[in-house]
Amino acid sequence: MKITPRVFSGMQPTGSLHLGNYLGAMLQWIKLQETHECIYCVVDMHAITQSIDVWGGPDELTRAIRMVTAAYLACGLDPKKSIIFNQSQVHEHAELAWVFNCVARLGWLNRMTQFKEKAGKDRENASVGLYAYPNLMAADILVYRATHVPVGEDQKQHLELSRDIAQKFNNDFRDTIVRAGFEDGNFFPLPEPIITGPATRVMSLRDGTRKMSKSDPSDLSRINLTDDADTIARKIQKAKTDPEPLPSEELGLAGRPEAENLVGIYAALAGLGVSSVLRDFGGGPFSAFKKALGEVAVDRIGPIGAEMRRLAGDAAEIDRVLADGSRRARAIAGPIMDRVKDLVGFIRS
Ligand code: AQP
Repeated sequence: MKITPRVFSGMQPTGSLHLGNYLGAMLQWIKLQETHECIYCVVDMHAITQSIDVWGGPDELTRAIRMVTAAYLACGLDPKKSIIFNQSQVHEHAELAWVFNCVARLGWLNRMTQFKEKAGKDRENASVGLYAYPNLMAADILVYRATHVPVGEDQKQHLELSRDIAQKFNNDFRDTIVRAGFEDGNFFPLPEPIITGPATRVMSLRDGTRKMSKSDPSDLSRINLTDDADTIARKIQKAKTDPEPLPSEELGLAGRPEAENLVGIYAALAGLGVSSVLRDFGGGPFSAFKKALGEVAVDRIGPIGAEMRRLAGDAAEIDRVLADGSRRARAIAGPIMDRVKDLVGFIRS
């Protein structure tokens, strides 16, 4: 069981995917499927960690799983090249997560900023699943012994925790790992984050200091991949800006979070550098820049939304893609989970 380069990543089916998911993660995923073995998951078990009001209940969850799968396909993931599936169909994720619940330390989870943000002030009322979310994420990655994880900047801390869990598992079970023939004593690789998309942290259109997020109550804060051309243009027109004109290349964007975000989005969508955007628009009013940004966003995102709507109309075909991907994912995860059970000392027949 040699460790070979393998990519794993996933997105949560809560609400609609947005421009941040697309620029921060998806563009990397598409590139990597040309060069690596890639496994892309719709992480439906993560979706239910928040309150049922947030994920919307059973019918909405089923719809969202199919919609996220449609987004994967519409953005350019190819089920012939990559394994595409939903997490709950591969029970090894949950099994390994339990082992990791017993490897990870409370102190490690207490430091997770995403839990603090999502639990808010009412921590006592947050689900145990939300607290243990990073352990399940570590299991998602390591049940395939994946080596590379393309994510946005916000997932960096969880990835570091996955590495700590892999390392502690290797340390705790070193003797059985060596006896099982892994001479260097390492069963799990330490997965590397790949945080190199064109915009690794896209911010809210209503507040340049907050991340663009599916669960933001204001729909004006994000561009959903399903938004039509008029909606995209309107959201960009309404995006928050400051009263100054766009800065020149020399002045730069420091201290101007909203301008920095919009220029970053334009640069990422147009495939340009930030300096080149400032050379073209610096010194001018936001109105002209927003019009150009609206056009480039409609050009890039509009066709994805149209294709998602077309694909989502054929639920049976989406379910077939997920069933096929789940079968291929289980073929990798099953033998790895069997080996984990042997290493821990469980008896299996
Ligand atoms: N604003 C963002 N900028 C760059 N990358 C982002 N990602 C998410 N938001 C941004 C990246 O998209 C991938 C999938 O994320 P997720 O759906 O699993 O959940 P998340 O990171 O918690 O994203 P959201 O939108 O904030 O969802 P909710 O509101 O449901 O929690 C990840 O690689 C993430 O880094």
